[in-house]
Amino acid sequence: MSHHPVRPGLADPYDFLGIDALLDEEERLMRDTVRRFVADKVLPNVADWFEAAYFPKELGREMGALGLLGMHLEGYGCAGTSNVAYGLACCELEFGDSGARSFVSVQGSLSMFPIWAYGSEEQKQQWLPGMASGELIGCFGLTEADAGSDPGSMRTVARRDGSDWVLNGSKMWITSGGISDLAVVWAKAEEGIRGFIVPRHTPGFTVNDIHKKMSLRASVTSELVLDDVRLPADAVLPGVVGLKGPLSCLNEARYGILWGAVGAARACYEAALEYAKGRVMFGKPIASFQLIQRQLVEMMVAVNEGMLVALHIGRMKDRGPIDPAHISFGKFDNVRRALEVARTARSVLGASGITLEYPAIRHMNNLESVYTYEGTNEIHSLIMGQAITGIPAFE
Ligand code: TGC
Ligand code: FAD
Repeated sequence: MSHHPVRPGLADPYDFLGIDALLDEEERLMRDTVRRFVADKVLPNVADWFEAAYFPKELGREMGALGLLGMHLEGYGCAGTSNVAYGLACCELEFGDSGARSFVSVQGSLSMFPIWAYGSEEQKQQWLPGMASGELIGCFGLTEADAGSDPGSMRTVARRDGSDWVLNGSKMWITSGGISDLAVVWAKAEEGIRGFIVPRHTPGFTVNDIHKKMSLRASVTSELVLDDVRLPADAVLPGVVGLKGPLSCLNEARYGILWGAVGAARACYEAALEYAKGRVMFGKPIASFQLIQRQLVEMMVAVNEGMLVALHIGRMKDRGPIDPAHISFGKFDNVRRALEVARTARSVLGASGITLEYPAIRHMNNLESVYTYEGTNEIHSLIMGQAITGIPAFE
């Protein structure tokens, strides 16, 4: 057995457990590329976007040029990376802002994935290359005003009329709705829930943006209204019938979120650490007070643990099929921990922490949405509860 001496001073405040060493060259390259992109294009502007409640559509094309859209899918202009590489990209994007990561999740995992997995060859050829390049923006309409955690109770319906389909209903809280060129809309048909590709300018299809949000302000969130929307026979995704269609897309997006939350937490921890070393109170840097050191350590531990969980689940997903409950573990724990880190960082920053000069309160507010969307914290508890007891407790 080899024996290496223990040496104090090797722990890096920014990578305490040396997790970097667990990544291969290609993964580090992806991480560093997205980190540079976020430093150049997101961080200098995001406070203004957040304040103005604005998401710059052109960012989508730049993300497309970097290969970030549908990046873990194969073919049709997609990059075909590993799941770990996709996760690392989500982590770096959410270090910038949850809005940037949300855009990528919705584009790649929720809009491109169902077309890629369940679409006809013609649908894939028609939509995926433009979506991979960011020329075309997609959104995913599952939730309704009265059907959130229980999407199976949706009221949006699709009925056949000759060879056409006619859709009626509405969808609520839809990320990127107002900037989208197409929506993947889930509706109840006679045979079960089906997915439809609805081009933006189809008559009867209207989109209303939701205002006065205090969270995910640098992201567009909208209502989709479908009033006798007539679609041709080839608008339906032929490959899936039933709730498992949209739920399988959620697995992909939730996977990205469990990485993204670590990025948001890291941004908050690093901002608090820097601030605490420079901020002098009672004649000393606040980093020299025991109570502050404890808070810095709690944040650092949460970031490192979150990263290990994300990397472990990523390696599992790269090895082969993984249970949705494994993804729930990461979404449940990494998001709640990130929210705690953001709140702690906000406190260490004192009054400065309530402004957009520092990232903590922006991430804190964003993470409230992340805690709720893609399955609330309670829903993920119940998914894992069912996995360990065999008893569903949703109703
Ligand atoms: P249940 O009876 O359990 O299942 C129905 C069918 O679906 C299958 N299934 C899954 N398949 C793939 N992946 C999963 N994760 C699956 N979970 C279930 C299941 O095997 C069954 O198949 P079959 O063949 O037997 O028909 O369904 P349920 O109605 O009891 O619901 C279960 C529950 C509560 C877990 C589910 O409804 C749920 O996950 N609810 C949460 C809804 C949610 O997460 N919505 C997210 C909307 S999208 C969003 O928030 C985007 S945020 C944007 C961003 O990321 O920025
Ligand atoms: P509800 O389901 O009404 O839940 C309210 C509370 O009740 C929660 O605390 C919940 O955990 C709890 N609860 C519900 N059922 C149970 C239960 N069985 N046991 C215990 N507690 C329970 N949806 C999309 O389809 N596409 C999108 O692109 C999209 N983007 C979004 C972007 C943002 C910014 C936000 C905030 C939401 C977005 N959503 C999107 C919707 C999101 O998925 C839903 O908000 C989420 O699924 C929860 O539904 P709800 O808000 O109706 O809450």
